[in-house]
Amino acid sequence: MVVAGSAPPVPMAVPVVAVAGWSGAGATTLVLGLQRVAAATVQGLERAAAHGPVRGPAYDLPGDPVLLDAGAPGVAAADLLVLVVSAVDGLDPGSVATWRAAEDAGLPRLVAVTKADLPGADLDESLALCRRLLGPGQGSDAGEELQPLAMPLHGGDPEAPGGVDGLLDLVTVRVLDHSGPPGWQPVVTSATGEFLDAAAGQRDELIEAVLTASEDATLLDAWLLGIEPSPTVLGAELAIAVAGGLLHPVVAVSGVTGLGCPSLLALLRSLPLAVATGPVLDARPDAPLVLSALGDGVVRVRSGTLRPGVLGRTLTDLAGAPVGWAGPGVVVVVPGLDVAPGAVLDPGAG
Ligand SMILES: Nc1nc2c(ncn2[C@@H]2O[C@H](COP(=O)(O)OP(=O)(O)O)[C@@H](O)[C@H]2O)c(=O)[nH]1
Ligand SMILES: [Mg+2]
Repeated sequence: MVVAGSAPPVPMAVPVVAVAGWSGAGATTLVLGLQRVAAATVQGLERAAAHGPVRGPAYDLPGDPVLLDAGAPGVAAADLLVLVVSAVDGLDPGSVATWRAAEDAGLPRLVAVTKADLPGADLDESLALCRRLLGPGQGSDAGEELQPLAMPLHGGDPEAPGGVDGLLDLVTVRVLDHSGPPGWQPVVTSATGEFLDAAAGQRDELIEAVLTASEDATLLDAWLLGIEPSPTVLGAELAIAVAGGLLHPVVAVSGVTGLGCPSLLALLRSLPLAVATGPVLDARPDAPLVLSALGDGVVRVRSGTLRPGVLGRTLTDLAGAPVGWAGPGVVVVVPGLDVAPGAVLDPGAG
């Protein structure tokens, strides 16, 4: 609660997720879809009512990572990359370069295959393409670490042609049915025998990949003896593997129908991302000030402390509320700051 006359609040560093890919692949639509799912909570609605819609390249809701819709330049300021790949258009060299830049920067990464709702979507082909072009270099192991988290369903049938309107979640073993009228929350049921059989091979592959990445070797030993991890254990180990950059999920989504959006948001919320590493250059508050510009006045502090007036202007949070100061990892708005996205500012140096 803000008390009249008290000092403006100081925002905490929160994880920043860059959603980027080929222009037209659906990054903006996906960010809005994720924001829509997040806003469908009491907290999210209160926030939206208090401040109105947020504009700009960055979106946040309390308790969620900040979503950055800032294209390739956003990657340098983020803690995680969601590479957007269209299920009907394939992969372009720019997207591969964005993926490799994030890899070089040590960022955890995942692929969102967008437009999965369109009849032309071929998710098997999209996955194969991602494994070929985004996998870990040459050799027989290439692509093993890109893992789908769900089996796509068409009209409730994994074999039928047409756009995807449901997912069988391989971690929770639940069917998420998005075939109803534009449903942002799917109808959720437990997977039945027939579906389980169809998904068994993919599920085994995912479990093996997750447990191979796990630091707890007893889990893999148990699995090899035929003892399955519970969905809770599997989900927790998956989150650790993704945040550690050992496994890259490939998730089918549609920012238009909401397909996959609740699952992706839940995954992003579960990740133990290390905010103070990666794009944060120096976590000490007295380090020289360095900022990454993200466009529309949005900046992320990468080291040092940004105070109002340093850039000759006020500071606000993404919803427009005044901010006292911002430390490493924090995303804030410097209203009116006209600097190209991707630029690194070091006002502390001079
Ligand atoms: N059917 C469908 N259309 C989509 C989806 N995502 C994006 N589009 C459409 O593709 C076009 C480009 O989307 P946009 O989000 O602006 O792409 P961006 O350039 O990557 O931000 C728009 O016409 C969107 O409506 C999707 O998941 N399903
Ligand atoms: Mg866009």
